[in-house]
Amino acid sequence: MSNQNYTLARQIFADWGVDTEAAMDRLAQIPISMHCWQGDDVVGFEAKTGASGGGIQATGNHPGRARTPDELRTDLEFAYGQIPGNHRLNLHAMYLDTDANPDRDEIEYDHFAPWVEWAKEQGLGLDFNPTFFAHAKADDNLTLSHPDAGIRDFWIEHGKRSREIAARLGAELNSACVNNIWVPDGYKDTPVDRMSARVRLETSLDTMFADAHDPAQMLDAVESKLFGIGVEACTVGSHEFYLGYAIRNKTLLCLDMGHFHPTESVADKLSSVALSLDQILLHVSRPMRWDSDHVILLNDDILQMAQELVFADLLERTRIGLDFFDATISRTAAWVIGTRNMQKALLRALLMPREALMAAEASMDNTARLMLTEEFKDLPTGSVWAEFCARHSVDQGQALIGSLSAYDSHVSSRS
Ligand code: RNT
Ligand code: ZN
Repeated sequence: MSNQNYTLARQIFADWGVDTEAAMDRLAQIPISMHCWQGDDVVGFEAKTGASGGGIQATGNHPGRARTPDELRTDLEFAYGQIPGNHRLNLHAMYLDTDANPDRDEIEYDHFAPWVEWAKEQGLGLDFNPTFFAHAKADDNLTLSHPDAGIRDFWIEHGKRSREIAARLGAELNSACVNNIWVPDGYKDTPVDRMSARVRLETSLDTMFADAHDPAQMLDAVESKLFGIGVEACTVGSHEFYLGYAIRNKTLLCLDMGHFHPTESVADKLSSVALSLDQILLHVSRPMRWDSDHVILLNDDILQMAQELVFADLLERTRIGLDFFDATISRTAAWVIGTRNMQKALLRALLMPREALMAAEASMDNTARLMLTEEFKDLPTGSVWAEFCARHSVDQGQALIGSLSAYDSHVSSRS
């Protein structure tokens, strides 16, 4: 049952040679891996918890933070209910759900089994991350590259166990689980021996990755970074470090949009790294002056990222994950707004007159290219999005705002 706006929009796009039905069908096939850590300000459910550490920081004290796995799952169910399509949940090892109190080098699949039961009920895929921060053995901001072999071994064991857990998550849910490695390792002030630190990181990673796992169950990813709070002078796992590592070892490379110099375009990197890598993982985020992890907007950075994914035919080879955490606003609204913005960006890219644009550029008609991109901005993409939401029985507009506000009030009594 299409509404009138959509019927008109469909015709307008058809006049540009764009099939709105095909665009919506494609969008429905793109899972977004929503990150669990927006729901509780990156705290997790270990018996002993403190500040996140590792150079990352959630700021704000908006009421309603999820304090238990059950609260987090309830919040997630609400959020997924406001997002069209079928998606994934990205878990971190510190979000275990168990009465046991395992240290990081003792975690096992059973500690995460309730998440799997729930994911099966909800029809969600799961992704995973070892947690190399918020722990006494990470207080130096050195883990896999620590000069102390005992500390390195502790974290290597954590990483190995995470890979095993991730493989089991993938097997249980019949969907390959991405296990993404991010370590905070770096130096506040200028080090004199970067090489030894990087050799230690590489050796630790090699040991951690030594056991082969079925790629149908688990995919390794490595995430680079530029700097963090207290790690301003040098990050051991820099972009160049991990780009080389991922190519040599055939892992996924995770590009986090907050992990580059602020004027660099992360969208521009996709086609370059895709020539040397089979698959890519994205952490879609919004840095503001630094790696601030603001909720993603439907802004040019996100639109360009989505356009590259579509135009360079990279959707099949890219896992789209989100990575932001804002504790000053409704946490569930943050999830819903950010995830929907990623989808809206993808829809816009799928609705662009790709052939005409490509042809203009190939014939060096840059004026035609500019006219097309700018005229396209007036096309009724919002009507197609509204139709997509309606077909997936999801609210939009004022009804959505009402639901988000009501849920935020509902959880505000949590202390
Ligand atoms: C930190 C990285 C990393 C984390 C999550 C919680 O700068 O972006 O991905 O945000 O693992
Ligand atoms: Zn990230």
